[in-house]
Amino acid sequence: MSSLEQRNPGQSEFLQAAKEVAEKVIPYINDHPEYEEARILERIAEPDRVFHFRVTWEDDKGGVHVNRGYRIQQNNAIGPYKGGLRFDPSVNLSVLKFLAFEQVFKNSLTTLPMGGGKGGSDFDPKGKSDSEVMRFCQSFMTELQRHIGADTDVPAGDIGVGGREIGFLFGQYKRLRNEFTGVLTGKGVGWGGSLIRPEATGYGSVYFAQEMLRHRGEDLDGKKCVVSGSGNVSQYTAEKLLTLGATVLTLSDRSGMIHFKDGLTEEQLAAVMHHKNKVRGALVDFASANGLEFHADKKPWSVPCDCAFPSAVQNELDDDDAKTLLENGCYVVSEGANMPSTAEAAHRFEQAGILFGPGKAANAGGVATSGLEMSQNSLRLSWSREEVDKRLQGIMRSVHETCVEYGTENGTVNYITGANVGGFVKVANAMLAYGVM
Ligand code: NDP
Ligand code: 2IT
Repeated sequence: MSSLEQRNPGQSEFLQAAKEVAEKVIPYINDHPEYEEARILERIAEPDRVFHFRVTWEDDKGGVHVNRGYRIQQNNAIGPYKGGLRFDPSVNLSVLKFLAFEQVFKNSLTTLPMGGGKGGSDFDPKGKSDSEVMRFCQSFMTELQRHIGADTDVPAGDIGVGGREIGFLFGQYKRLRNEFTGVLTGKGVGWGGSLIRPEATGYGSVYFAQEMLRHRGEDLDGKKCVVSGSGNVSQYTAEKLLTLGATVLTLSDRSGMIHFKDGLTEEQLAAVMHHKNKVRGALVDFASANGLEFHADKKPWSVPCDCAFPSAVQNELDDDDAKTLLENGCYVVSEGANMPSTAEAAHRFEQAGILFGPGKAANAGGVATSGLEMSQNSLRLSWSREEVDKRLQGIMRSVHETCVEYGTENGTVNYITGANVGGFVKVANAMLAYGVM
């Protein structure tokens, strides 16, 4: 870790993610010296390459703006680089490197042939018109297109990048390269997208919670759940929880948290989806228009629950929050977001022995279904909703089985160990096969 800290000064998110992996993988490597001799972990921690570029675009009044664009190609040992694009003012090299690094292990866990990458920009889509977002996306893709390709690197969505942005990005790629290929995932179903991809991360996170509970002979029916965020992942987490008979007590965003005292209803969820996806508004306004209990600048973690689904952003759940959740009886945490728990919070959950599904396992359903979109693009066929959902459920079961295989300690499953070691082994073995490079 100390050499990693020296080489990556100030990259706190990247170092946090790397430390979690190192804590779990190094004991395993100590029993398997071939990985240590070939310095596999050090190699995985150093991106294959990092692109960093200027994105210039014009607003609706003709004003010129300059943003930074990035793509990190972390590791392609088991398949083309694969991972989302994030557009948010908080984006920097450290955030994208943590995400690209996590993606390598996550993608390995999916069982599909995908390497790891991530990219994005410090562009803020909030408050921008559709035309401004389009011009930004076109400018961003004009540079990115030289680095990606259906067999090279396949980006997708993440925070601030949804169906609208993928449309603008794919359109520009197609125009510049004169190719209609599966170079991006999260496309619309009429132009190469997969059914269930929008739902997949949220559904997958709930399927993962279900698997953890099943392993103990329980299910989600009747469970009280808190969900953070109200974007893509949170919306479909809530939807699937309702289908499975659970009660959803909260949703949140940057403005604060709504407490649905009697449980979120399907009608309320549809209205939230309209407000977030079409109006692109804040929950504070939704709550006041609908007479709902709203807590400004608060997160859901003080609401007593059985299960928590942190599904917004990294480090949104700290040690005090973990303590509060445990004191209130929470015993299942399924991370829909990437690294939403701080290192201290994750350690506290681990020590408490609760069912804690780390993001690289619990939210792998999104990228897994991106992998299924790539398969369909290669076949030039589209599978039905039922077919894709069945495959997604099968993949989440496999991710869980891998965690059980590598994470069982004294009869109980440590999902942090299982996900990190299970994700590492496949990538490491491929790298050993390729020799020193
Ligand atoms: P969206 O942009 O659709 O939604 C993000 C949600 O998180 C919004 O409700 C947003 O609030 C909230 N949020 C973002 N930043 C903050 C912050 N600093 N403080 C409080 N709330 C915040 O993104 P997604 O739903 O796609 O992504 C959510 C998480 O899931 C991310 O961590 C992402 O990396 C992860 N993920 C996403 C996958 C996918 O397929 N999309 C796959 C796997 C993981 P507001 O509405 O106010 O902006
Ligand atoms: O963090 C993630 O796994 C994603 N944002 C989805 C990536 C993808 O390629 O679908």
